[in-house]
Amino acid sequence: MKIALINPTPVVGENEKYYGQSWPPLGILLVGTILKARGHTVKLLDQASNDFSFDQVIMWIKKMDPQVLGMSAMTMAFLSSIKIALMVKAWNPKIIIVLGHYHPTICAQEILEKYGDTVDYCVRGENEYIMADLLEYLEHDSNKSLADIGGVSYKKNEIVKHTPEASLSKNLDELPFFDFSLLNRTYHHNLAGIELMNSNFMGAFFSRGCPYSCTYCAVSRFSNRTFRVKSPEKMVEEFLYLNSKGFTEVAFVDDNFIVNPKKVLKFCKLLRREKLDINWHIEIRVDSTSKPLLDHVVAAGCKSINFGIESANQRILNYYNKKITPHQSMQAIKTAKAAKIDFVIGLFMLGAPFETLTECQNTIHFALNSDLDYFFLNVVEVCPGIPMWDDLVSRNILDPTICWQTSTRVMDLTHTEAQRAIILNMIKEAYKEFISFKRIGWMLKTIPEILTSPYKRRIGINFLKNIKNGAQTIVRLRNLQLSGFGKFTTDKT
Ligand code: B12
Ligand code: SF4
Repeated sequence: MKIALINPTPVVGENEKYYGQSWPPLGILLVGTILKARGHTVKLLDQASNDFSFDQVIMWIKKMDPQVLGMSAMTMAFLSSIKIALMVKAWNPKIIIVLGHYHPTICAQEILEKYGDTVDYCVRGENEYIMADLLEYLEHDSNKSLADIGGVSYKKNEIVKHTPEASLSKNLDELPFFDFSLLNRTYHHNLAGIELMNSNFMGAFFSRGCPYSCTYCAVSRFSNRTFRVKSPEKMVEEFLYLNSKGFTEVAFVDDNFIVNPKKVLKFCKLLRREKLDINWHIEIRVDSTSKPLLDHVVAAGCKSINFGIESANQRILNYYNKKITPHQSMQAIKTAKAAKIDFVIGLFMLGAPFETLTECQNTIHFALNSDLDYFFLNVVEVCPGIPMWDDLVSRNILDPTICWQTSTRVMDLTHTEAQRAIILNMIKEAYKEFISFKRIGWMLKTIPEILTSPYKRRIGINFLKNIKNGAQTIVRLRNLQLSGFGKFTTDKT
């Protein structure tokens, strides 16, 4: 069959540009890889990274004229996927439309009730083979029953039906390597807002799932808190494959790279032997750092760590069920610095339910006064399926019948307009202060780090080589655009 796959752009407020980083859409790429291996003709469009307008997307679809259109619908991209689906059905109602990813997994019932005449199937769960099985059913629909394929929802005779849950992919070693010929562009790595020129960037995952259950996170529900990890040998084989395809920067999308330290250690030791020219990047919990392990991680080529620090307030961390303390975060930053990780980046969130302005300020103070090379201050958002959603619904703070189609900024529900303005301003000022003479001590401290780290030197040289772009980056970082999701309508809303 002829299959079009799209990674739609997340929805931001009207006239607001999404300043996210352009990133290879691994999920739909893996789905496409499997479909292509099963003999289908597959084309993939990454609308989110290509900055395509909806009209351009439709032109792309018309040119391909597919039988099936599959789209990745993370919550923030759901309404974009509906907009595309409506435009496609208006052009050719025969095209079968399938949505996959988080939102259809959690909200299949609501989606099919409201959009069941536009969306034909919702695929639930992380299992990448469901779409291939579904297409097999559609091609020879008499032989197989839809009920035999787990994880599919659809509408028949005005009734929404759900086949049983699909099993999670148990053995990650059995998954195919990505078929990069499906991507029609290259990606560059963007570290702390600075795009690394001449880098050929790709994502990878060593593990899936997470044993924790933070209240703002969608991962535990999606993967039933079931953690699985590839064998270190397979992961090294994948790095050899990535190297053979010319990738020079690889970011692990594991939410928590060090859940199984033994496997990480073995991976690092095996990878080091290969002497590949690949820089890699990870995200870890602050309570999983140890200097000996990080020494191996650095020796094997890891250049940056993102730490999920979230807040400097224990009350808020407890609400997030994060099971860490601010002291642990401080220690983790010191350990990573001592291990000579080139970029130690902190991820923070502001605007938890009824978080006070003093608490927000504490977090900003922590970010600015720690030894972090960069930080991200995000505004807390809720979407269906996360524990915080259930909490806010049970306290009658959030109306699920209104909010289910997109993600909602918590502070829009729990803070006054004046408080919200103060929080957003605090964030803006924090970014300005990060690159200002107030932090001259920190800047002077980073000079020897730049001189002694070949990686940081390369980034510095890239930056100077393209000073116009660099200057724009600084202006953008200092005047960070805050994108507010959610103000978006389709013909049907
Ligand atoms: C890497 C990543 C990013 C990257 C790239 C995003 C991208 N376009 O792929 C960046 C840094 C840009 C990013 C940004 C954001 N992200 Co993000 N991100 C992730 C992360 C860590 C890994 C995603 C990944 O590559 N997984 C590996 C692939 C192989 O798996 P997968 O994507 O889940 O795909 C599988 C299934 O979902 C399914 N599938 C996927 N698409 C389709 C399509 C069809 C048709 C079918 C049948 C199946 C299917 O099959 C795939 C194979 O098993 C996840 C957390 C996680 N562990 O999933 C968060 C996550 C997806 N992000 C999240 C969020 C909130 C965001 C932001 C909105 C944050 C923000 N406020 O700015 C932005 C949105 C930007 C954007 N462009 O979409 C949430 C989404 C929650 C939700 N309800 O949708 C997650 C789950 C994090 C979390 N802790 O809750 N993100
Ligand atoms: S935030 Fe990280 S540690 Fe917490 S549940 Fe999500 S993936 Fe796990």
